[in-house]
Amino acid sequence: MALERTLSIIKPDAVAKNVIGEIYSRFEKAGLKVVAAKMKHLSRREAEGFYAVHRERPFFAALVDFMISGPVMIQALEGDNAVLKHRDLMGATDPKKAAPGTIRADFADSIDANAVHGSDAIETAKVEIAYFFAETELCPR
Ligand code: RTP
Ligand code: MG
Repeated sequence: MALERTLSIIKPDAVAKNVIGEIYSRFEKAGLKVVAAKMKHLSRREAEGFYAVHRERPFFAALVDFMISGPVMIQALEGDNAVLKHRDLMGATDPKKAAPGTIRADFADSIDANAVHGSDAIETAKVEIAYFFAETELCPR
């Protein structure tokens, strides 16, 4: 198994529900370690930049509005097979389709307010981690 890092965001809906700890607990039980973390209320420019890959999609404006609607909790996670492992913990984008026991099945209300973000590939993870954290802020464990 390859040691990987992935970028995780607990979105404004889940922060508002006060379930940061419950979500962190799932990371820990799956063997994912937090190597950097910060809470932040994203600016519109930061959210647009982060989701730039989706800027032509019909849901882009709603996505950005949602992501700046309240603070988010941002973390870099490290572990074996971290990218896929984290995506498995998250569940499907649409919580109605998410498997029972996944974060989105348990905490998300809709495809727009879907509790968490996770990098979708190793290369994306590198870009997304660097978007929010300086190399010196990452603490290998
Ligand atoms: P994320 O990037 O947030 O981890 O989510 P994802 O990979 O599961 O989904 P992605 O296709 O990357 O879409 C990013 C976010 O945009 C919203 N979305 N809405 N209304 C829609 O059809 C639609 N499709 C996507 C979701 O909030 C999704 O998390
Ligand atoms: Mg995505």
